[in-house]
Amino acid sequence: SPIRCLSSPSPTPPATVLSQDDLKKVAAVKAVEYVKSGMVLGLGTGSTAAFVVAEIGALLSAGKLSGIVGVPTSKRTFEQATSLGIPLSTLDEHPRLDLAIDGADEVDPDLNLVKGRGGALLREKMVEAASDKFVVVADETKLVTGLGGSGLAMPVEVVQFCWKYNQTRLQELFKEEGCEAKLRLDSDGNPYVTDNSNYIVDLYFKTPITDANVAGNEISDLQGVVEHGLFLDMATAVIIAGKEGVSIKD
Ligand code: ABF
Repeated sequence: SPIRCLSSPSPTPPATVLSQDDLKKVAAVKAVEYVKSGMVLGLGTGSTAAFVVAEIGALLSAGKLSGIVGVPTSKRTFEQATSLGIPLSTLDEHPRLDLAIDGADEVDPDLNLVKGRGGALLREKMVEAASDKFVVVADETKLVTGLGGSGLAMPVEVVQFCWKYNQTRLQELFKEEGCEAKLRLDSDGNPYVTDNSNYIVDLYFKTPITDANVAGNEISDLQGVVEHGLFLDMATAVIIAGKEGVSIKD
């Protein structure tokens, strides 16, 4: 049973402990303040971006936003936005977007990112590169001092045909960082297939990437690499929700 302090002269209500999901939602709701009626919006993927899409859907149904057109970054987001009645379009119809809002896996002090653990990096990068503003939403667990430093995966999307060749080449490329390159598997143990019918090779680093710009170029130079999860110089603002509150870096 709960412990109560009966002798406290002026009992104060216990501070609410925000869960990681609460923090993601706080960041998402803050980011949606950037959305104005009539905008063409890039809609991100992942659990934080899903809160953004939900909030946009809620504001549209409440009549607080209108004339929004969304360009989803994955089939998952397409389905969520469709279920909420958010009008959708494509990059072909809207080659220039006003704003994209999306989550991230890692955020460094210069607003460079690792993205794509959710598997949607290719469409995310295309949509976000086509946006005038790109706002990132994250909870404080995503902050790193150097990209690749979280010990979690940095994804590279590769064509199926030569995935092993690229797995070996990628591991060699980052020998200094103690990189281990692994083919991503789905929950049935089969290769994970992206929305664009490619595979993902996940890179795990023992130490952060020495020079992310060089690394990005070297990865892109490999034949059969479709895209990588380093999003450099792309974010215009990052909204971080932490236990101490929300901070906006831009
Ligand atoms: C997308 O979702 C991805 O780029 C990133 O991999 C992931 C972050 O997921 P979450 O918000 O669930 O932590 O934004």
